[in-house]
Amino acid sequence: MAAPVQPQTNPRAAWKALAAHYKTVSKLHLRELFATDPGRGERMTVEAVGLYLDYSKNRITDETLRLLLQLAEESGLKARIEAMFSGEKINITEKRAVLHTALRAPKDATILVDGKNVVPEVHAVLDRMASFSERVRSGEWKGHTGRRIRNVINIGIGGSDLGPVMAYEALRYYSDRSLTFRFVSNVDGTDFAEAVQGLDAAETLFIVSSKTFTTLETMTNAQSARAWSVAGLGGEESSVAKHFVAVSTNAAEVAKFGIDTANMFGFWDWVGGRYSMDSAIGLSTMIAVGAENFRALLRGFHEMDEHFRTAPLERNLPVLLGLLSLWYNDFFGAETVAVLPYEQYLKRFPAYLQQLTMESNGKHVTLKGGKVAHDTGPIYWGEPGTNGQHSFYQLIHQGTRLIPCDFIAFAKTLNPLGRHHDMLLANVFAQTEALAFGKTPEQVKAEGTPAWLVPHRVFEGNRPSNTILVDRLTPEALGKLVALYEHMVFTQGVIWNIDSFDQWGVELGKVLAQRIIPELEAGEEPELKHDSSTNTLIRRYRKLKA
Ligand code: G6Q
Repeated sequence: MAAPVQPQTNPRAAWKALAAHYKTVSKLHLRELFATDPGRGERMTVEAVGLYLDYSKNRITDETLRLLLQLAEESGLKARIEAMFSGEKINITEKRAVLHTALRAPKDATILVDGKNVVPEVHAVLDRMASFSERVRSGEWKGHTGRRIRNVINIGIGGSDLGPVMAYEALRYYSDRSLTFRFVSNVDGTDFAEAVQGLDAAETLFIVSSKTFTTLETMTNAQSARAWSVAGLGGEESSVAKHFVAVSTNAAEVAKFGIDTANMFGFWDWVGGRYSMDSAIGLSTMIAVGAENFRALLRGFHEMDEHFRTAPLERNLPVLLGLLSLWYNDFFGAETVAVLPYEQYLKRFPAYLQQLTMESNGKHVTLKGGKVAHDTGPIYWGEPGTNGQHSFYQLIHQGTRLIPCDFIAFAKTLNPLGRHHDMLLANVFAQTEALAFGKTPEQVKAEGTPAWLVPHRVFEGNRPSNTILVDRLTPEALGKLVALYEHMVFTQGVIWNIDSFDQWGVELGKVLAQRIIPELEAGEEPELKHDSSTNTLIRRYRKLKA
């Protein structure tokens, strides 16, 4: 057996200083912090690339910030940022460069991977995507029977699904409403069955999105899609050419599936799945909103990239966001972060962020193979406001756990409707105010509340939050928001000294499932060699399904 990983001691001076500093700050209430420093609501803000971040309602002082920034410096953040942007192989366990930033680099940029400039290839794929999208949107691309495409179904999972789903929902306002978009990810047959419900195969295009083109769920769904499509088109196999395109890095497997590689859109091994929504994996997004809007999305990403790369750490949005949530995660012992978009179109944004943050920083081993000395990636979760207010906010306001929150809001709505937007935004501001300042027993008593009820109605406050305020949900704004969180994750990964770009933790279950599938399907009772729980579950399932 390999030797157990050893905890690494943390030599950084700033970490020690923060641990000592925490003892003072943790006793301070946000009421006091605002009372003694009334200007903090104006000062503890940063506006950059069209995003306004108010971080004043955090349990920090100027000294906290100074020490957190020192921690970033001592962790070599600036050098690590440069290493990522310049294509160094910073994903060390997979020996890969990490260059999602190249996907949105302008045409004249030069980014070398193994001595080769990758930017021209990126733009060549974008151009091919644009021309294909245009043909589908205009009706020039015809299905097998000569009818135009009305339905687009993306088949993919994980990074090949969550980005496209989130972006489609987020940018629905900009989408072509004469086209229907659906997304299939789960190997649960219900996902596929519902996705094709009511659709005509003659008008349906499938985009099989899979970096490896070997993923069990995606390939199973793709086979079912092909059977459904061919059956709906008179059993003619040649129809596949008009109804299936692929997004992949694996041309051999794409060809084996029967998709003409002329209809394949490529990307590269230096794009991680959860960082791929702006690669060809975004083909469904581009068909939905058009090439111009997709390019605007990329510009938004790029603007945030440049900000992250060049802004001083103290005015750097992803760095600040990363440091603040690390402060609660590692010093206050907070286990989660709630992301609360007050924008209906961002309803899948928290789900998207879950993969981005938790698959990236859910690691317990350092780059050198030792055990991390501190907690890493917090649990990200959330729902759009105001819905959450009528369910889980109770726990955030009055529960026993500290849950830092990111509120995301837009000054202008895309759907002006009477007083709705003022009401929506009033709720954002009210929630951050209530969380921070709460309501004291004296205030509750003064309202005439009977003594026995007072404790139930007290709000302790001192619940921290960030507020991110943006002008309007545009494709650019979405690109900026996603890149903000991508680089926040990177910042934290650097400080925790982990590889944010691998995901070995998803492997074991996949391997075991491959072993169990034949045991479930065998005609004869198989000889089972699992533990007694797994054996019994398998036997019970076999009996029930018979
Ligand atoms: C993301 C992960 C993972 C991946 C899926 C789909 O960073 O690598 O979520 O995106 O497993 O993989 P394929 O695109 O290869 O099908």
